[in-house]
Amino acid sequence: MPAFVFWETHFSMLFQCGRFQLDLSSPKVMGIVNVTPDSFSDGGQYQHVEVAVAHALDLIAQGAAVLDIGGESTRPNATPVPLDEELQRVIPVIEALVAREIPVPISIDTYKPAVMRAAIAAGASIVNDVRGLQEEGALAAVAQSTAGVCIMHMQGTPQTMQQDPHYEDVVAEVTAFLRTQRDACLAAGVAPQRIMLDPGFGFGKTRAHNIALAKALPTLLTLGCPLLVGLSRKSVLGQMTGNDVDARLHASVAAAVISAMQGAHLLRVHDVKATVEALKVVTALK
Ligand code: 9MG
Repeated sequence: MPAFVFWETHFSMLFQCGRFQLDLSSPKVMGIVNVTPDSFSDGGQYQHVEVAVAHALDLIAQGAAVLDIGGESTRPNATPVPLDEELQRVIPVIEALVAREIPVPISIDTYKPAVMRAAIAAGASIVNDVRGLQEEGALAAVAQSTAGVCIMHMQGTPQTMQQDPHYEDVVAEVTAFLRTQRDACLAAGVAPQRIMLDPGFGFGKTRAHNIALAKALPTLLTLGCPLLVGLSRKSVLGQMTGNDVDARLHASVAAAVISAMQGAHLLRVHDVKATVEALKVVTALK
């Protein structure tokens, strides 16, 4: 594989999700809408429905092609949220955005099958599962819908994942996990056009593991699915720059650009406008 594979991987790539077809022939941005009081980078100021909706509409105006709505923080050591509370956080936000007929698909960031089903019923078009559909009932929840799915790799849980991440060969193991979960989706009847994969940067990975995976995006592309990359404001960028979480804009944009040039199709980011503009340059120079 050549070092930069953007040109080879982005032709006529359509991602099917609910009533949407996401054109990934050029890299796109997924804007993050955290509806969590303990969100690590926005301090949870978007916890109220009206504020979350306003933030979501702003991200669309900034160029987000997808909104990722989450009600349980996945940062290291985050406290799990009870099902009822997660539902109360995210479902009203999804309903309010659907009522406004927003032009972009809504992704639900959850590993809980009951939240997946409720979110899809409320109008979400993508399931973004950081546990890669490993919870009992998660695969069925996706398969019994028309939603797209993002299968992410994580070693451990948010409570344990950064204690001592260990792999014999991180690229081989992450690739094998994603292949297994993709095949389970296909066997359950999920069309290949509905499946997206994600190596899960920062989820049970050291700095060296994250770097190895970032360099291995062309290898992950051989699985034949679009790739989602989430490096925005993550601690690995803090390790590289020495900057706190609120000063990682430039590092995050650089990571998004490099990832897109290595073949990533969808970039999950906090800073939508800056990333969209940077990706326009990537696309124009292809
Ligand atoms: C919810 N969430 C936080 N980080 C993420 C990442 O890197 N990828 C995906 N798919 N979801 C994430």
